[in-house]
Amino acid sequence: MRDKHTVSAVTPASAVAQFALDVQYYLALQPRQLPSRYFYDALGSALFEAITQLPWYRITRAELRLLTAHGREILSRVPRLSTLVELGPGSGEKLTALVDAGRAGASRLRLHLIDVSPTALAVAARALSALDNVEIHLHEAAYEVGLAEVTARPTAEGRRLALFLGSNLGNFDRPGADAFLHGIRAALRPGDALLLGADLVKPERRLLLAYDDPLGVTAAFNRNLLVRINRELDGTFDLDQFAHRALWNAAESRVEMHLVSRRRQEVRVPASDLVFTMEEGESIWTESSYKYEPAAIVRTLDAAGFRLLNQWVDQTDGFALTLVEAAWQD
Ligand code: AVI
Repeated sequence: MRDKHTVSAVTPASAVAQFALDVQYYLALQPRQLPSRYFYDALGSALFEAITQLPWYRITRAELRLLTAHGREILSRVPRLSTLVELGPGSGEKLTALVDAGRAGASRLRLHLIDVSPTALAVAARALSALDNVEIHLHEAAYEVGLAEVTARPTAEGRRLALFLGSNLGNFDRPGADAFLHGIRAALRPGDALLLGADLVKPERRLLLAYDDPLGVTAAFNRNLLVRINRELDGTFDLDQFAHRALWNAAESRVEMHLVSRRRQEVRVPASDLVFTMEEGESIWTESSYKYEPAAIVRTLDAAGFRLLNQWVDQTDGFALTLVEAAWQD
């Protein structure tokens, strides 16, 4: 755990080695893939923040509206709340909005932020330091590891509320989402709570505009993955020769992002020991964003050992916040 707000711009050697191994494995799959977690280097994180400002990407604004409008009720539904734990705090704006809108009285709150990116943690901590009467703790770790650090603290009295917002659950496939929610449940005590933000199924036209915006910011976000491979792994991807493509896979209820080869071309990634040919029209699948129905969110959480406390739906933009309690085991 780190309590200092330091920023590092360089990817550590061990992380580059893992990146090289993942690129080797995923690019060799059929269809070729790259894991979406690698979008978030410094430039990718800045591009994602820009996406959240786009008129066509409504997730962030819809969630902020719900947190502001219902923050008081959300926090009051968790009696003796002492600790908020956000998995992937982004800019810190959402947690700030929730605490601002939701806190009644002057009780001190512990805020734990968990993220693998020290840059993201530093940005969020700076935003949250404007709040009164909070203790901020930073965990530069994978979500599961950071959560285990928080729950292992012997001093933690009162109840905890874990936050997994921004529809980040949508970037897991279904078994991955189920396993992740089971993991959160296992780390919490009965009576602790989880607030989950998830984007909802909506008309295809609106979904595609959110993931293929007219300004081309999402295309840049997607192609930056190739920029990163070129820079960190000495790759030879020719950026102009890859088109950004977003599609709605209705059967799987997910938006997929791809990078489609504009012609037959050879690609080399020396650090991953890869040389391969991409055919014209062949794609690299870079991300899935699963979209949910409100009732399915509740069922998924129930199966992971949580009981519904309340759900708030933004009908305008199709987004849901679901508050659940870790169930007592029977
Ligand atoms: C971070 N995640 C929830 C975003 C999403 O909507 O799936 C990432 C993103 N991809 C394209 N635009 C935004």
